[in-house]
Amino acid sequence: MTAVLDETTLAQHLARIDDQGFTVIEDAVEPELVAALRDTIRRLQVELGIEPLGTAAEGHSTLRMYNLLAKDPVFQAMPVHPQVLPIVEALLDPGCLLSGMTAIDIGPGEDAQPMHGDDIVMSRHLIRPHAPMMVTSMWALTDFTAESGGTRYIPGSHRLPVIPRNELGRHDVRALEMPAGAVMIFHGSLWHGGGPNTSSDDWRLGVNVQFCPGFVRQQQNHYLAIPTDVAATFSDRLLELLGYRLYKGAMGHIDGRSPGEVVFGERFAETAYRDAEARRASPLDP
Ligand SMILES: O=C(O)CCC(=O)C(=O)O
Repeated sequence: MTAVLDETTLAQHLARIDDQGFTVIEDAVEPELVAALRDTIRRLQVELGIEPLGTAAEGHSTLRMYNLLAKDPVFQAMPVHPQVLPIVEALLDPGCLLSGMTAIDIGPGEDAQPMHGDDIVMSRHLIRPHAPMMVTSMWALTDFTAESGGTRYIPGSHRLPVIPRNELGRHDVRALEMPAGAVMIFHGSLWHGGGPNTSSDDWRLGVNVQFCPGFVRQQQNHYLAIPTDVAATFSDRLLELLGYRLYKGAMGHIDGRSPGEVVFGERFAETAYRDAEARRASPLDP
Protein backbone atom coordinates (compact mmCIF):
# COMPACT_ATOMS: atom_id res chain seq x y z
CA MET A 1 0.00 0.00 0.00
CA THR A 2 1.52 3.34 -1.06
CA ALA A 3 1.38 6.27 1.38
CA VAL A 4 -0.61 9.36 0.45
CA LEU A 5 1.55 12.44 -0.17
CA ASP A 6 1.82 14.62 2.92
CA GLU A 7 1.23 18.39 2.65
CA THR A 8 4.93 19.31 2.89
CA THR A 9 6.00 16.89 0.18
CA LEU A 10 3.12 17.98 -2.03
CA ALA A 11 4.15 21.63 -1.63
CA GLN A 12 7.77 20.76 -2.51
CA HIS A 13 6.70 19.01 -5.73
CA LEU A 14 4.48 21.95 -6.69
CA ALA A 15 7.29 24.44 -6.04
CA ARG A 16 9.67 22.43 -8.25
CA ILE A 17 7.11 22.25 -11.07
CA ASP A 18 6.51 25.99 -10.78
CA ASP A 19 10.25 26.73 -10.91
CA GLN A 20 11.68 24.00 -13.18
CA GLY A 21 8.57 22.75 -14.98
CA PHE A 22 8.89 19.23 -13.61
CA THR A 23 9.40 17.06 -10.55
CA VAL A 24 10.41 13.43 -10.10
CA ILE A 25 8.82 11.21 -7.45
CA GLU A 26 11.31 8.49 -6.57
CA ASP A 27 9.77 5.14 -5.51
CA ALA A 28 6.33 6.42 -6.46
CA VAL A 29 5.02 3.11 -7.71
CA GLU A 30 4.83 -0.14 -5.75
CA PRO A 31 7.30 -2.72 -7.23
CA GLU A 32 4.47 -5.26 -7.70
CA LEU A 33 2.50 -2.73 -9.75
CA VAL A 34 5.57 -1.84 -11.84
CA ALA A 35 6.07 -5.54 -12.62
CA ALA A 36 2.38 -6.11 -13.38
CA LEU A 37 2.21 -3.08 -15.71
CA ARG A 38 5.43 -4.02 -17.51
CA ASP A 39 4.40 -7.69 -17.94
CA THR A 40 0.93 -6.73 -19.16
CA ILE A 41 2.26 -4.25 -21.72
CA ARG A 42 4.80 -6.72 -23.07
CA ARG A 43 2.13 -9.45 -23.28
CA LEU A 44 -0.32 -7.11 -25.07
CA GLN A 45 2.36 -6.00 -27.53
CA VAL A 46 2.65 -9.62 -28.69
CA GLU A 47 -1.06 -10.49 -28.52
CA LEU A 48 -2.12 -7.35 -30.41
CA GLY A 49 0.79 -7.44 -32.88
CA ILE A 50 1.91 -3.91 -31.99
CA GLU A 51 4.33 -2.49 -34.59
CA PRO A 52 6.16 0.86 -34.82
CA LEU A 53 3.81 3.50 -36.22
CA GLY A 54 6.52 5.21 -38.26
CA THR A 55 5.75 8.91 -37.78
CA ALA A 56 8.39 11.29 -36.40
CA ALA A 57 6.32 11.71 -33.25
CA GLU A 58 5.66 8.01 -32.72
CA GLY A 59 8.98 6.60 -33.92
CA HIS A 60 10.22 3.85 -36.24
CA SER A 61 11.70 1.60 -33.52
CA THR A 62 9.19 2.36 -30.76
CA LEU A 63 6.17 0.29 -29.77
CA ARG A 64 3.33 2.58 -28.76
CA MET A 65 0.01 1.44 -27.40
CA TYR A 66 -2.97 3.73 -26.82
CA ASN A 67 -6.32 3.27 -25.05
CA LEU A 68 -4.83 1.22 -22.23
CA LEU A 69 -7.91 1.29 -19.97
CA ALA A 70 -9.84 -0.73 -22.54
CA LYS A 71 -7.08 -3.31 -22.79
CA ASP A 72 -6.52 -4.57 -19.25
CA PRO A 73 -7.83 -3.83 -15.72
CA VAL A 74 -4.29 -3.38 -14.35
CA PHE A 75 -4.13 0.11 -15.91
CA GLN A 76 -7.00 1.40 -13.76
CA ALA A 77 -4.53 1.98 -10.90
CA MET A 78 -2.55 4.57 -12.83
CA PRO A 79 -4.79 7.67 -13.22
CA VAL A 80 -5.93 7.55 -9.57
CA HIS A 81 -2.55 6.72 -8.03
CA PRO A 82 -2.20 8.46 -4.60
CA GLN A 83 1.39 9.57 -5.28
CA VAL A 84 0.48 11.26 -8.54
CA LEU A 85 -3.15 12.41 -8.66
CA PRO A 86 -2.95 14.91 -5.73
CA ILE A 87 -0.17 16.78 -7.55
CA VAL A 88 -2.19 16.87 -10.75
CA GLU A 89 -5.32 18.03 -8.91
CA ALA A 90 -3.35 20.82 -7.25
CA LEU A 91 -1.96 21.99 -10.60
CA LEU A 92 -5.26 21.82 -12.49
CA ASP A 93 -8.23 21.32 -10.18
CA PRO A 94 -10.21 18.29 -8.97
CA GLY A 95 -12.40 18.60 -12.07
CA CYS A 96 -9.41 17.71 -14.26
CA LEU A 97 -9.70 15.00 -16.90
CA LEU A 98 -7.59 12.12 -18.06
CA SER A 99 -6.37 13.28 -21.44
CA GLY A 100 -4.74 10.04 -22.51
CA MET A 101 -2.60 7.07 -21.56
CA THR A 102 0.12 5.71 -23.84
CA ALA A 103 2.67 2.95 -23.37
CA ILE A 104 5.93 4.03 -25.02
CA ASP A 105 8.56 1.29 -25.46
CA ILE A 106 11.58 2.88 -27.12
CA GLY A 107 13.74 0.30 -28.88
CA PRO A 108 17.45 0.27 -29.80
CA GLY A 109 18.18 2.43 -32.85
CA GLU A 110 15.33 4.88 -32.23
CA ASP A 111 16.05 8.52 -33.04
CA ALA A 112 15.24 11.42 -30.76
CA GLN A 113 11.58 12.37 -30.92
CA PRO A 114 11.07 15.99 -32.06
CA MET A 115 10.89 18.09 -28.91
CA HIS A 116 7.57 19.71 -28.10
CA GLY A 117 5.29 20.88 -25.30
CA ASP A 118 2.37 18.56 -24.55
CA ASP A 119 0.01 21.55 -24.43
CA ILE A 120 1.35 23.11 -27.64
CA VAL A 121 -2.07 22.74 -29.32
CA MET A 122 -3.69 24.94 -26.65
CA SER A 123 -0.58 27.15 -26.29
CA ARG A 124 -1.19 28.44 -29.82
CA HIS A 125 -4.30 30.20 -28.49
CA LEU A 126 -2.71 31.60 -25.34
CA ILE A 127 -0.07 34.10 -24.38
CA ARG A 128 2.97 32.29 -22.96
CA PRO A 129 3.84 31.55 -20.26
CA HIS A 130 0.47 30.24 -19.10
CA ALA A 131 -1.09 27.77 -16.70
CA PRO A 132 -0.67 24.12 -17.77
CA MET A 133 -3.24 23.01 -20.33
CA MET A 134 -1.85 19.50 -19.90
CA VAL A 135 -0.04 17.81 -17.03
CA THR A 136 1.91 14.71 -17.94
CA SER A 137 3.05 11.98 -15.60
CA MET A 138 5.72 9.79 -17.18
CA TRP A 139 5.97 6.46 -15.39
CA ALA A 140 9.26 4.55 -15.65
CA LEU A 141 8.57 0.82 -15.93
CA THR A 142 12.20 0.11 -16.83
CA ASP A 143 15.19 2.21 -15.81
CA PHE A 144 15.40 5.41 -17.86
CA THR A 145 18.99 6.19 -18.89
CA ALA A 146 20.53 8.64 -21.36
CA GLU A 147 21.43 5.66 -23.61
CA SER A 148 18.06 3.89 -23.46
CA GLY A 149 16.01 6.95 -24.47
CA GLY A 150 15.36 8.75 -21.19
CA THR A 151 13.11 11.74 -21.90
CA ARG A 152 15.00 14.87 -23.07
CA TYR A 153 13.84 18.12 -21.50
CA ILE A 154 14.80 21.77 -21.00
CA PRO A 155 14.43 22.77 -17.33
CA GLY A 156 12.39 25.94 -16.91
CA SER A 157 11.20 25.99 -20.54
CA HIS A 158 7.55 26.14 -19.43
CA ARG A 159 8.28 29.77 -18.52
CA LEU A 160 9.78 30.85 -21.87
CA PRO A 161 7.74 33.53 -23.66
CA VAL A 162 8.36 31.75 -26.99
CA ILE A 163 8.85 28.05 -27.62
CA PRO A 164 12.50 27.10 -28.22
CA ARG A 165 11.70 25.23 -31.45
CA ASN A 166 14.64 26.33 -33.64
CA GLU A 167 17.20 27.35 -31.09
CA LEU A 168 17.81 24.18 -29.11
CA GLY A 169 21.57 24.83 -29.12
CA ARG A 170 21.03 27.82 -26.84
CA HIS A 171 19.28 25.74 -24.21
CA ASP A 172 20.28 23.25 -21.57
CA VAL A 173 18.81 19.98 -22.92
CA ARG A 174 19.03 17.23 -20.30
CA ALA A 175 18.34 13.50 -20.31
CA LEU A 176 15.97 12.22 -17.65
CA GLU A 177 17.55 9.34 -15.75
CA MET A 178 15.26 7.64 -13.27
CA PRO A 179 14.83 4.08 -12.03
CA ALA A 180 11.83 1.87 -12.71
CA GLY A 181 9.08 2.85 -10.27
CA ALA A 182 9.81 6.59 -10.42
CA VAL A 183 7.40 9.07 -12.02
CA MET A 184 8.21 12.43 -13.59
CA ILE A 185 5.35 14.94 -13.49
CA PHE A 186 5.63 17.96 -15.74
CA HIS A 187 3.89 21.13 -16.87
CA GLY A 188 2.47 20.77 -20.39
CA SER A 189 4.57 23.67 -21.68
CA LEU A 190 7.88 22.02 -20.68
CA TRP A 191 9.85 21.48 -23.88
CA HIS A 192 10.73 17.79 -24.05
CA GLY A 193 10.73 14.65 -26.17
CA GLY A 194 11.58 10.96 -26.09
CA GLY A 195 15.36 10.45 -26.20
CA PRO A 196 17.31 8.51 -28.83
CA ASN A 197 17.99 4.88 -27.88
CA THR A 198 21.69 4.30 -28.53
CA SER A 199 21.90 1.07 -26.54
CA SER A 200 22.37 -2.30 -28.24
CA ASP A 201 19.51 -4.15 -26.52
CA ASP A 202 17.87 -2.00 -23.84
CA TRP A 203 14.18 -1.23 -24.38
CA ARG A 204 12.93 1.80 -22.43
CA LEU A 205 9.37 1.31 -21.31
CA GLY A 206 7.39 4.25 -19.96
CA VAL A 207 3.71 5.13 -19.75
CA ASN A 208 2.49 8.67 -20.28
CA VAL A 209 -0.56 9.30 -18.09
CA GLN A 210 -1.76 12.76 -19.13
CA PHE A 211 -4.34 15.07 -17.63
CA CYS A 212 -5.96 18.30 -18.83
CA PRO A 213 -8.25 20.90 -17.27
CA GLY A 214 -11.95 19.99 -17.35
CA PHE A 215 -12.59 22.64 -20.02
CA VAL A 216 -10.05 21.29 -22.51
CA ARG A 217 -10.61 18.59 -25.14
CA GLN A 218 -9.04 15.26 -24.18
CA GLN A 219 -6.34 13.95 -26.53
CA GLN A 220 -7.79 10.42 -26.55
CA ASN A 221 -11.55 9.90 -26.76
CA HIS A 222 -12.38 7.63 -23.84
CA TYR A 223 -16.17 7.72 -24.33
CA LEU A 224 -15.92 5.91 -27.66
CA ALA A 225 -12.73 3.98 -26.96
CA ILE A 226 -13.77 2.20 -23.77
CA PRO A 227 -16.81 -0.09 -24.11
CA THR A 228 -19.58 0.84 -21.66
CA ASP A 229 -19.55 -2.57 -19.95
CA VAL A 230 -15.83 -2.15 -19.29
CA ALA A 231 -16.23 1.45 -18.03
CA ALA A 232 -19.04 0.28 -15.71
CA THR A 233 -16.44 -1.68 -13.69
CA PHE A 234 -14.33 1.47 -13.02
CA SER A 235 -14.33 3.37 -9.72
CA ASP A 236 -16.37 6.59 -9.47
CA ARG A 237 -13.17 8.67 -9.37
CA LEU A 238 -11.81 7.05 -12.50
CA LEU A 239 -15.10 7.69 -14.33
CA GLU A 240 -15.01 11.32 -13.19
CA LEU A 241 -11.49 11.62 -14.62
CA LEU A 242 -12.77 10.22 -17.91
CA GLY A 243 -15.41 12.97 -18.06
CA TYR A 244 -18.63 11.28 -16.97
CA ARG A 245 -19.42 14.17 -14.58
CA LEU A 246 -20.10 17.78 -15.52
CA TYR A 247 -17.27 20.25 -15.18
CA LYS A 248 -18.25 23.04 -12.75
CA GLY A 249 -21.80 21.73 -12.89
CA ALA A 250 -22.36 22.95 -16.44
CA MET A 251 -19.83 21.78 -19.04
CA GLY A 252 -20.40 18.58 -21.01
CA HIS A 253 -24.11 18.03 -20.47
CA ILE A 254 -26.52 16.09 -22.64
CA ASP A 255 -29.98 17.65 -22.55
CA GLY A 256 -29.18 18.90 -19.04
CA ARG A 257 -27.86 15.59 -17.73
CA SER A 258 -24.30 14.43 -17.08
CA PRO A 259 -22.76 11.84 -19.44
CA GLY A 260 -22.53 9.54 -16.41
CA GLU A 261 -26.28 9.76 -15.78
CA VAL A 262 -27.06 9.07 -19.43
CA VAL A 263 -24.82 5.99 -19.45
CA PHE A 264 -24.94 4.68 -15.86
CA GLY A 265 -28.20 6.16 -14.50
CA GLU A 266 -28.65 7.00 -10.81
CA ARG A 267 -24.97 6.31 -9.94
CA PHE A 268 -24.00 9.54 -11.69
CA ALA A 269 -27.22 11.52 -11.49
CA GLU A 270 -26.40 15.21 -12.02
CA THR A 271 -28.46 17.97 -13.60
CA ALA A 272 -26.67 20.91 -15.22
CA TYR A 273 -26.94 24.27 -13.36
CA ARG A 274 -29.57 23.04 -10.87
CA ASP A 275 -27.24 20.82 -8.77
CA ALA A 276 -24.37 23.33 -8.85
CA GLU A 277 -26.75 26.12 -7.76
CA ALA A 278 -28.10 23.94 -4.95
CA ARG A 279 -24.53 23.19 -3.81
CA ARG A 280 -23.63 26.89 -3.80
CA ALA A 281 -26.74 27.61 -1.74
CA SER A 282 -25.41 25.34 0.98
CA PRO A 283 -23.30 27.11 3.64
CA LEU A 284 -21.12 23.99 3.75
CA ASP A 285 -20.27 24.14 0.03
CA PRO A 286 -19.73 27.76 -1.01
O1 LIG B 1 8.76 8.88 -24.41
C1 LIG B 1 9.08 9.94 -23.87
O2 LIG B 1 10.03 10.04 -23.10
C2 LIG B 1 8.31 11.19 -24.18
C3 LIG B 1 7.18 10.98 -25.13
C4 LIG B 1 6.47 12.23 -25.48
O3 LIG B 1 6.83 13.30 -25.09
C5 LIG B 1 5.29 12.17 -26.34
O4 LIG B 1 5.06 11.15 -26.99
O5 LIG B 1 4.56 13.19 -26.40
